[in-house]
Amino acid sequence: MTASSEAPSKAENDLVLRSCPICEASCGLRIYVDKEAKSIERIEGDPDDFRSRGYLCPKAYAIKGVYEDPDRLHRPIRKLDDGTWEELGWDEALDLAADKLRAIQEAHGTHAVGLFVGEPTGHDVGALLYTTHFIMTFQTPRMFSSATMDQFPKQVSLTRMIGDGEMYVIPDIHRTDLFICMGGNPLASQGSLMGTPNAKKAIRAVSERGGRVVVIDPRKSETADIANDHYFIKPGSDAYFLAAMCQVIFEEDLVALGRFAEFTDGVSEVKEFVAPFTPEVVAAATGMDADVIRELARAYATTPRAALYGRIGTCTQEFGTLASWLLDVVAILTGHFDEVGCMMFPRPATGDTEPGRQNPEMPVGLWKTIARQLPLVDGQLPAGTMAEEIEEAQAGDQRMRGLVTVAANPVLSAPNGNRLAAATNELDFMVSVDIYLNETTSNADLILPTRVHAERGNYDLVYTRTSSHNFARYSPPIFEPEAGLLDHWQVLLELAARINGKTIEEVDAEALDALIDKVTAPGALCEGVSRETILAAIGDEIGPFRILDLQLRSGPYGDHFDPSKEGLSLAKLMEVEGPVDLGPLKPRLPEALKTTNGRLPLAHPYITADIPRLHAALKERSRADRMVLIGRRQVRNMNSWLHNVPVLAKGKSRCTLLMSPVDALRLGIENGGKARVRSRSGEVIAEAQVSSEMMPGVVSLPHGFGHTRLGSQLGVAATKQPGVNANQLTDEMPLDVPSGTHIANGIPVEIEAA
Ligand SMILES: Nc1nc2c(c(=O)[nH]1)N[C@H]1C(S)=C(S)[C@@H](COP(=O)(O)OP(=O)(O)OC[C@H]3O[C@@H](n4cnc5c(=O)[nH]c(N)nc54)[C@H](O)[C@@H]3O)O[C@H]1N2
Ligand SMILES: Nc1nc2c(c(=O)[nH]1)N[C@H]1C(S)=C(S)[C@@H](COP(=O)(O)OP(=O)(O)OC[C@H]3O[C@@H](n4cnc5c(=O)[nH]c(N)nc54)[C@H](O)[C@@H]3O)O[C@H]1N2
Ligand code: SF4
Ligand SMILES: [Mo]
Repeated sequence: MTASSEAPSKAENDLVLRSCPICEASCGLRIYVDKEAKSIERIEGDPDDFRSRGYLCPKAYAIKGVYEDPDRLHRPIRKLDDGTWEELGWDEALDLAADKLRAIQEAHGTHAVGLFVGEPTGHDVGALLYTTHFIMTFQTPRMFSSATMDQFPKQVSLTRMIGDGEMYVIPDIHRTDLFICMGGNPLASQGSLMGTPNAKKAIRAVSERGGRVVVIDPRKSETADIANDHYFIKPGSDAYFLAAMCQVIFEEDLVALGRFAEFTDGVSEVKEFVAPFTPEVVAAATGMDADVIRELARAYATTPRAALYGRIGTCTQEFGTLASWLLDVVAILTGHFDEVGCMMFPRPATGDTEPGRQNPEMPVGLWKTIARQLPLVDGQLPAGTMAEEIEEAQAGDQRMRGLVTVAANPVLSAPNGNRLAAATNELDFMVSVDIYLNETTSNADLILPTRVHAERGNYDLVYTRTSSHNFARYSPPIFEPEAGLLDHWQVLLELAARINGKTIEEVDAEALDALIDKVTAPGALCEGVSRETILAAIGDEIGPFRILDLQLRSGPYGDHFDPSKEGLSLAKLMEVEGPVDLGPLKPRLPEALKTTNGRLPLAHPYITADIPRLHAALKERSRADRMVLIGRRQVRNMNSWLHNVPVLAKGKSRCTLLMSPVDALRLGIENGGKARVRSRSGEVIAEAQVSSEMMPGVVSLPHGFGHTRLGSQLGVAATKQPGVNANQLTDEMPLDVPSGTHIANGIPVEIEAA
């Protein structure tokens, strides 16, 4: 039996209003459809959406492109001995996966199965709400995800400082007078951890109202092009720059803790830590003039509404945790944290960030990888250690023998993809929950496809947590789902049930009970409400939408199951066409702090223990002749998975190696010529694009390309935008130590003409 509950639908005519599920911005779309032909006729930005006001980018067309893609999988397929694939029924496929994984765990321990959860799960409420429970089914410490290629350093830092790693702090871009952007390029990414449709307009507006925009980036990015000032910084040196900013702030008496003085500890320790990092000391390591660092520190400290923001470039680098932490330290020291126009906390309607919803603190190192003895940090292992954990030569008897990937393409997205692809041959069994036969899933024994966005209802669960303005929105499915295709959550729930030897109803009830316990816990907003009352209100149809209803009703804007209250519920959200405006961001601390003692430790020992590494690297970092690689994003890519959509793949090859004219001349490489790029972990040959937008000594290559592996079924990607795999150059060995995050920015490389 399979779960059959469908997403509620409110789309009856030929126009469907919904948010775009491709990136964090969650723009409002108007989708014109022919329901009978089940085709999407036109996609437009919705002018009535108060967040995006008609804006959309080309990736919105992926909703149609992926839905119609002839290469997309519609049935489970298994690999035969000769390497070809055959379709099989859902029951057989789910039983096969569950039997194989359970057998591996019974014979070799729970850690013999590993899971890798990828980015697109963040854009599907069903996948999100069932992934946690799915993960718990396996009770395996071998838990990997895109987080350790992404925001994990920020999470590790926030967990220690405020007690919740997923309560992200976001630039209040609409009200700031000084926006300093480090290691993010919102004009390409549309703003990550600053969900803002039409980021360009929002950033331009800062200067237009008399404010200032400063971009600090080794590349003069598209965002830098519209900024008032751009400064080059050597990749991976942000922690030095930020420490020097703090040093100036202490030295010049610019510390202004304000209301934070009452609940913040560790200021004097921070002062001591940063004292050696004067602007002069860090100038060579950062490539920034001491005078510029001083000016920026003063401007920031003395502008009341100033937001200092960092993203991928400050996370996936050698000192990702220290840089992520120092961004918040500078803000707290100068009164720019949790204040209007500064860095602020959204308040999502689902209540995820409400006090009383503490997750038990997880000590670091409850488990260690076998090959390198790297600790499990806050539930994650470094993504690039999957290969070595599978290899018998590295992990012996304790190796990983089973692997589950869920909406992930680590052969292209994680370090040293070739090593991972080769290692999968040593697995006893691999199953991928995915819509394509691609570079990663082609290594699996079984692929379980899911529905795609056009066929599922959605709620922007994660992105209401990262939005620069509070909102809530239900998005209906565009079409009735295709018969015989399960959704993400159904696949995960079915697998969990079969592995546990339970019914899906039993597993679902466990997930629900855990949430009911949380929302009714002492201090939570529904403290004291009975389980019976809640179940009677949310109904008995299993699936993500009653869980969502529970979250909305128990959240800060909810009715708290009190019939006399006018609060939010899923039913109310479904009556509204478009997003519900829940107001601008408001200060939330200290009430929202989730640390055990209710205080904010500015100098948490887990983080400051990494400072000696910063000292130790200063000399090497100050060398003038280092050549390093960084990444970049482009408007028509979404990591690795949209290159098979014809309208997004057309045009010239986009996977070019950007380099400065100074380096091109020295290396004898011409614009349009071929460059061989080599790192410890691999080599690629890419087309050079010579441009003064690059800092000398730094080259940039986008990730998510390399669609040339045999075995994939991505006709458009392989012919129109094959590119090369930047992550063949990303070395799986060095890490940002406290978070176990990989270094995708600042990889030492050698380059020559090819
Ligand atoms: N060098 C370098 N590497 C990077 C980065 C970088 O900046 N530089 N960025 C990193 C970051 S931030 C991230 S988030 C990761 C992303 O890396 P991953 O999490 O691996 O994500 P993708 O590469 O986008 O692969 C997504 C997979 O999901 C599948 N998919 C898409 N939609 C659905 C769906 O609806 N259902 C199912 N079941 N499957 C679906 C696609 O077919 C594809 O296989 O990459 C990281 N890698
Ligand atoms: N179009 C598009 N949008 C996307 C994605 C996509 O693939 N395509 N991916 C989505 C995902 S998963 C994520 S996580 C977000 C990421 O969102 P962003 O963080 O905005 O991503 P990028 O555009 O890669 O911007 C990173 C910037 O950091 C700079 N940089 C590199 N190294 C350093 C360094 O050491 N220090 C500093 N200061 N800067 C550095 C790079 O030059 C680049 O300009 O984007 C999301 N949005
Ligand atoms: S910016 Fe993001 S959310 Fe908006 S249309 Fe483009 S992909 Fe969709
Ligand atoms: Mo990401």
